[in-house]
Amino acid sequence: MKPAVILMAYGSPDRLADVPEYYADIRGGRPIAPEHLADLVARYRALGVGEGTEPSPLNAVTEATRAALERALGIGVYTGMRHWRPRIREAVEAALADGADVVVGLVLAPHYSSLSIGKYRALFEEAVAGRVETRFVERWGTEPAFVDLLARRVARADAHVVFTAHSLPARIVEEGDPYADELLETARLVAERAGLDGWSFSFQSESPTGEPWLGPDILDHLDDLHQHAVADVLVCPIGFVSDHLEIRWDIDHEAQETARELGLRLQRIEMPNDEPGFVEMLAGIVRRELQAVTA
Ligand code: FEC
Repeated sequence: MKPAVILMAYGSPDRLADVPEYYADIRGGRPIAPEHLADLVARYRALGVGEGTEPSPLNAVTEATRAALERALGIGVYTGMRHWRPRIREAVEAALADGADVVVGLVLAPHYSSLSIGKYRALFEEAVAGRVETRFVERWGTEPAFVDLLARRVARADAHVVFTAHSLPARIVEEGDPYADELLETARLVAERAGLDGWSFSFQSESPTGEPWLGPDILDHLDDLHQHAVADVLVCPIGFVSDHLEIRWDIDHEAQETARELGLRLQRIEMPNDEPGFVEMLAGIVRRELQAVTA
């Protein structure tokens, strides 16, 4: 057996000039209001994504994670981005060209939704097209090592912990999507493990698509916490694993600004990024999948 891993992530534009193409990919052909594009360009500029001299944080962290996972496993690990290059299909082609006969699909997002992991899965399977054996990891948000890693970061007695994740259109609830339940389960396990007294959950990063999204949004939630006499907040994004726009802008800038206006102290945990304990957890998941192939 010659296994390989397709490590999938959202992807991020390398340069400001890439933002229109990147946004068009996210929108999947649906129209983009010029003011939304201008706003997105401004956010990437604020993030430091410029003329291509500095990689976008998400792309840089994903490459560091890929390289570390490859070292940990001793097999080929190929990055496939959902919305940028290298594409998931390019990663699969590279793995197959290198002789892989079993490919494990692993997404750098812990919780399943048909609009998230389901989309990565479709791209992965379409790319492999039955040519080799596959395993696909649909969720890993309750992995004990992930829960432990987050619990260590929030185990502070003096702050109210707000767990967050990317919002999605609210229609997924009627469709029976497990996303919200899976997020709450991770939050509950981390809170229990860390022995937290006060914690809550809110969504973040809602997109202007004209339909209702899952709430509460973190900005409203901070207002609510303030009204309930909370003065010190620690944000723990459980639906993301790396530094990127939704962390550096939506939390570090937007939420921070709202907190300042309200007189709240807001801090956030360090993201797992490519830290060894996190990479070892990913390696453990892949080893389990490969054992299932040989069993
Ligand atoms: O740093 C970066 O360059 C990329 C940061 C980034 C991550 C991310 C993760 C998730 N998204 C999810 C769902 C949606 C849905 C829409 C949507 C739109 C955007 C836009 C940008 C963006 N997302 Fe994202 N997402 C990131 C970035 N996302 C930019 C477009 C402009 C904007 O809204 O700000 C709405 C699509 C539509 O228009 O119909 C839905 C989910 C995740 C977490 C799972 C994952 O990482 O794959 C779910 C990181």
